[in-house]
Order: sequence, then C-alpha cells, then structure tokens
Amino acid sequence: MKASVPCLVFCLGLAGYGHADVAQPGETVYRASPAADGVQHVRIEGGAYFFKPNRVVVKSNVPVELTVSVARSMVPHSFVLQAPEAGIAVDEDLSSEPKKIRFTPTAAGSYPFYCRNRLLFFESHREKGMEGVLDVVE
Ligand SMILES: [Cu+2]
Repeated sequence: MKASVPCLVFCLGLAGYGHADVAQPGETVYRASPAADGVQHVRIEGGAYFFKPNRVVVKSNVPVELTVSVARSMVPHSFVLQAPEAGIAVDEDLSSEPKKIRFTPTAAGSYPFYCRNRLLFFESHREKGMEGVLDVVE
C-alpha cells in the first residue's frame, strides 16, 4: 500500500480547503440559484483592481441578472463578457450606480469577464486583476 501515503497527504491537503470545489487563493465564488422570480440574481462589485466575486456559477438556460457597480472613484471601469457561443454579449461602462445586466446563458462553459479600461500605455485593468470567470453549468 505504498501508493496510499501520497494519496493520504494529497487528500488531507484538499480537505484543508473544505471540499473538492476548491476556491483558489484570492478567488471569491458565488454560486447563484434561481429566486422566486425564476431569475438568477448576482451582485458583483468592482474597484481598483478587482471584481468580487470573481467567480460566478450559474445554471444554463435560466435567466441571469447581474447587478454590477464599482466603488466611486475618478478611474472609469467597465464590464465585458463576450461569449457569443453561449448567447452572451455584454460591454457596459460602470459607475457607483448599480447597473443591471440581463442575459440567459445557453451553453455550459467557463467564460471570462473583465474590465477593458486602461490608462494610456499602462497595464490594463484586466492585467491588474480586474477580471473573473462566469461558469455556466448544466
Ligand atoms: Cu477598470
């Protein structure tokens, strides 16, 4: 049973994070479920330079309403989620006033969302960490 020792160490390591659906360091996960109105409501807040949560799990073929805002600041931000294969095409400028974005994901997959802004020749906000992933599951 030599093989069982590395397995045990590995499994204990995973157990330390809770369960198999492990959040990476710096990752905040929100798993949506349909509300009484049949819509998956998701609140995302952004700032310099993050989205929180930065990983959102939704069910396919159920309407999603994202409510997205950013902390009040002089720096403009945006929210882009382009996944035509899943029927999603979002490109919105953001403000501290929450913006509602509705779509119905039609295909399972992992789709990146991010802020497209950048100041002149500096790193884009996405490169600074203002990005996340929408996981669409069956
Ligand atoms: Cu930004």
